[in-house]
Amino acid sequence: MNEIIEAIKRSAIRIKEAIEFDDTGYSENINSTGDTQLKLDIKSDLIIEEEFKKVVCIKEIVSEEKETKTPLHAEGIYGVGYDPLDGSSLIDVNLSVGSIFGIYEGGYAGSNLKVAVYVVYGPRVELVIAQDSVKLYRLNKKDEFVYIQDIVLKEKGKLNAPGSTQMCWEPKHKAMIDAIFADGYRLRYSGGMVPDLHQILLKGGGLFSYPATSDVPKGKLRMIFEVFPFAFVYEKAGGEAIDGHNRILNLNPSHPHDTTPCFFGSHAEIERVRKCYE
Ligand code: P6P
Repeated sequence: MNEIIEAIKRSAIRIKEAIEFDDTGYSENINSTGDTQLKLDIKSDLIIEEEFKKVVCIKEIVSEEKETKTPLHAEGIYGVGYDPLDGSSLIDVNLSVGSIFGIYEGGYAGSNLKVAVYVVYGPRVELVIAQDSVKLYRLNKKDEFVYIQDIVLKEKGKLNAPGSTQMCWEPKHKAMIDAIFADGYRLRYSGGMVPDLHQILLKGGGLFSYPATSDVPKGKLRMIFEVFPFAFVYEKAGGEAIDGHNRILNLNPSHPHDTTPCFFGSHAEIERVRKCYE
């Protein structure tokens, strides 16, 4: 498992450099989610695949940028699902983006997730590893990830990150979001899942929501590479993650790119979601 974490660290350092200095233009390719791929999406995916190929305990990889799974080592035991550069369209306006990794054993059901890792490429590059606890590391001048602190969510927070297009929300969802703001929560939403969820974790709590909407009835965010890893992080940090009714990590995708509505947050905020969706 540690060799996988080291491969993620090597990838993060290489992707950081690509973000800073490479072409942020669009390629000719469309990915399996229907997004036009940025050259950086493709480059980040290639970097991660190259680094993971050196790790014999990885049996296969499933990338948000590829339609199907890629076998790596027959004798491996882990499957790694990852989004190499989530929110990459934000790079050309110089906002933070991230890489998300789920390390699975025995398939890609939420219950098979063993370790979740994400990287934030912001003013500083930070790495978060969730296993038994959630630990924050920061890249130093010598390209080393140095431990900073454990991340723990409070029972109740102050931030609200409401995703998707408001005109497509169900009325009950809009009423819930408005009520949360009426209680004094502050709007914190950049359109980048990684920095938006990272901020709520570091500020002690709140709610990030990407609901079922009229334009994406099954939600937009992908279970294996985005939703399960952050659900794991939030639970290990003392919070919760649900789809409105069920615990996210009890879900089991039938296709690698399956999506789900998702709500991540402290207990108090998730309780409000349960009441809204019951
Ligand atoms: P919306 C970025 O494209 C992304 O996949 C996530 O990083 C982010 O949380 C979400 O989409 C933003 O979607 O519809 O709110 O712009």
